[in-house]
Amino acid sequence: MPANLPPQYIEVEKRYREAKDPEEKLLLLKELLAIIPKHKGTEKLQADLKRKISKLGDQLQSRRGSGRRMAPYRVEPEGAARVVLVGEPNSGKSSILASLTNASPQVASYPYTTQLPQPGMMPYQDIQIQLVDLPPISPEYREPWVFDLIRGSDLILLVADLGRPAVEQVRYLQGELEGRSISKPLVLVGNKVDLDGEGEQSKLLEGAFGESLPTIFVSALKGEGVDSLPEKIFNSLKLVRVYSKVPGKKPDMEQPFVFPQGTTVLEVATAIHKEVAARFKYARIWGEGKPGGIMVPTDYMVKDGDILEIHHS
Ligand SMILES: Nc1nc2c(ncn2[C@@H]2O[C@H](COP(=O)(O)OP(=O)(O)OP(=O)(O)O)[C@@H](O)[C@H]2O)c(=O)[nH]1
Ligand SMILES: [Mg+2]
Repeated sequence: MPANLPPQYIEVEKRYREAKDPEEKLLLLKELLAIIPKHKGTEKLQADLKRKISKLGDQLQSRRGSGRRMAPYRVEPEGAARVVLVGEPNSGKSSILASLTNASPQVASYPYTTQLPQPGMMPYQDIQIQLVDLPPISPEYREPWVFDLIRGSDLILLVADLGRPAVEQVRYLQGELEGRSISKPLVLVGNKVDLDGEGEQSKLLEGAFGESLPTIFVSALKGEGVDSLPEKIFNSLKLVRVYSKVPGKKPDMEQPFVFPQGTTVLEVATAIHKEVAARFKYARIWGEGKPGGIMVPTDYMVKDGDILEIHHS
């Protein structure tokens, strides 16, 4: 073993050798990978750790089977929608979560910092959207259950690190998603724009994906560009906010109901109150570009910001 390993590493390695439980062994291996100094002299050791992690991870996964899931990997849904942060190690996923929500995830300069899903709530105007930070996905190692959480989301924030070749990262991540038949709305985030001196990586990313994906360049570290992320996310989620109004009263502008675009008045009525829907007579709508309180048919598709007054028998 090279002599220049820090005492912390030696100590964790001892625990790893003594551990019996494979789950614990896996966690300790990941910890070793996280704390090992990253330089030429340890490259072989790093590769060795990654191999062990990958092998043990696969063994555990096949033993667990597909039905059993461990509780920490579940995240309670909250807010109007769920957005997951997906990216290679160190791309800045946790930093983005920290800059958009009140969550305080661990952020560190070494890879594989995040090991469990970490939710936070992102405010956008009058609604809240749930962001879930995930462990990284890389050719060396990825947690199999990460893909279950991605599958359960409404949108993926694909985070690429502009400090290194970014197009390759996105293609790799897209391949991992496609290989599992995961198809979700995507927003592409080029992070660490502060490291992209001449803007070379940004240009390459824009050139490769700018036409097909909503793309945004930010620096989570400097706070640059992050302010426009919530709106980009909201627009890509394709949601509408509907405010309900009781006849003769002022509308409730505090708490909108949130639906996917394309939802009809009747579906809104059903969601708000099943019984109301059964006795539905007609609805009046107030909204942008509409004369105040026009009557709409039951199959009218509500628009973002509509105020809806349901009349029933
Ligand atoms: N220069 C620069 N560094 C950044 C930026 N965003 C994050 N970092 C740094 O990059 C490193 C990794 O950041 P994290 O937020 O932990 O990255 P991550 O994608 O969550 O990493 P894993 O959890 O290991 O997958 C940290 O040292 C951050 O301070 C940025 O916009 N610019
Ligand atoms: Mg992280």
